[in-house]
Amino acid sequence: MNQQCIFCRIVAREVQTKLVFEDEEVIAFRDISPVAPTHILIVPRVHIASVNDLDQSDAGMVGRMVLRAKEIAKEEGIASSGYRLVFNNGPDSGQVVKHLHMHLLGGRPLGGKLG
Ligand code: DGP
Repeated sequence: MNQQCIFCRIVAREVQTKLVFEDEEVIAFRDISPVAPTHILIVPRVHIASVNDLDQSDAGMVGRMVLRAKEIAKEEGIASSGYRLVFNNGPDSGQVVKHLHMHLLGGRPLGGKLG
């Protein structure tokens, strides 16, 4: 755990969130500043700063993050209307929190432009 990291503090339950899911590997909670009706962050418990810091041994965990997003999208009722999964990585992406996370966005048409 990194005491300076807000997501580590959320994982440790030192900071409250609207929790959506948790298991021994990941937690999912609602974004504090949602940009869509459904805006959920899927976050590994372990502190990994970004996609750049992933290695081969993380492949299963990243796959399970995506599959978890699929399940949450179903629960949120947006599986068929559609949703977007986003990993921001580094300054040009606008990544603010340096703890790996995947945004699950949906509940309205999200527009066609990504950049
Ligand atoms: P990114 O730009 O990809 O690093 O997005 C980080 C997201 O994390 C941003 O949409 C806001 C969210 N966030 C930051 N701090 C908190 C917090 O304390 N609680 C919750 N629920 N979300 C947070």
